[in-house]
Amino acid sequence: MSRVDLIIIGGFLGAGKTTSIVRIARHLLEMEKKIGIITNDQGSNLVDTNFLTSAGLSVLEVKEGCFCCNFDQFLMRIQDFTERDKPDIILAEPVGSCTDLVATIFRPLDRGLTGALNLRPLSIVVDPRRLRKLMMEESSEFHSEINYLFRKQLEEADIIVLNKVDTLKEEEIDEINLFIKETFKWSELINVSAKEDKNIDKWIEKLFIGSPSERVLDIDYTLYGDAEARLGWLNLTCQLEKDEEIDMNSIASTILDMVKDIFFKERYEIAHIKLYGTSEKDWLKASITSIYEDVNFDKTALIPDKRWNLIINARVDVEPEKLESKMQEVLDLIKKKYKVNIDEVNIQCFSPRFPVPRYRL
Ligand SMILES: Nc1nc2c(ncn2[C@@H]2O[C@H](COP(=O)(O)OP(=O)(O)OP(=O)(O)O)[C@@H](O)[C@H]2O)c(=O)[nH]1
Ligand SMILES: [Mg+2]
Repeated sequence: MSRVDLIIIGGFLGAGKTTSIVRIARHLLEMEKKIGIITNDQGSNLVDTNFLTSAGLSVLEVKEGCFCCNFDQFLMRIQDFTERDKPDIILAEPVGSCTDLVATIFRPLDRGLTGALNLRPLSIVVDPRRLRKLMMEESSEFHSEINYLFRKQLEEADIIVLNKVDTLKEEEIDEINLFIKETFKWSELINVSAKEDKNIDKWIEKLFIGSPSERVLDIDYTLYGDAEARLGWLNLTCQLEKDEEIDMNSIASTILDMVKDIFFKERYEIAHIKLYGTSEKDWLKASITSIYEDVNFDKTALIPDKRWNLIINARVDVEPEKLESKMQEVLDLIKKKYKVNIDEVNIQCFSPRFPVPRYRL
């Protein structure tokens, strides 16, 4: 039996991992490869799983904890895929607040499953705006523990994927490239735009040359745990209903703008808030990746409808209680402004637990 390639695409929240996975998957499908995708989150009701499924891809999830803390579930999902769909390649996206993947995922997999899997190099996707802040550490919007986590993620990359280069001028790309090459000397570097499908083919080539370095991080778990605990994590589902058609695009962008304005006033940085809506006929997805950035739609809704299901996944550098109360406030404002009923509200809100990997080798 031929071995399945496992490609892990990590990186900080909002860096563009899921967008990249869609692009990579499309290229691989064109090459007639069979693909499976594994998503991951600290909670349930995941925007990414729904988005990838809407894109026509085959997806399984590891929820309620990261791959390393839920390693057995991760293994089961790999086995589910290999038994059910028999993919050539599995693409896996660990939670964006996770690091130390070599010691807690690559090495345990390598020791236990050498016969079944081909581990491909570890890619860490990075948002240039966040990286520029790391270059000027004192100006970061996040608490210092989160910067520590961000830096550790980059330190263990086999390939650093500088994404969103469509937002940069040539000289900005050069400046960031220089910083990456000087700071993370052992990694390969590639500049891509997942949005515009730039250099994705070259990235795929790199993924199939060589194997993971297995360079284990020197990491302080107390700081890492503190970084995760800093983040307010909210996964919300609800249903919007009205006796006439709802302008869901307007509601989605108003929700994200209102949340952004609230947190901007008190300078609580947003890592990523993503919103996914579905009706019987259509769907939309929108995101915001900083209080300093604008709302971005990956897809707007084109067909109006009277009933929409909504999922919101928010990760903000704020206490979870505050995140939950502000989100409730926003939903109340939306109800009044758009005269819609918002029912079946289900909220999970917490800070990620201290990371306790199943294995660390
Ligand atoms: N301009 C630009 N935007 C991008 C690019 N890639 C992703 N984005 C946008 O960045 C936002 C976050 O992208 P995702 O792919 O959801 O990021 P992620 O890393 O999977 O986020 P988490 O799963 O929350 O950790 C979305 O609004 C994307 O449309 C890119 O190449 N260029
Ligand atoms: Mg994602």
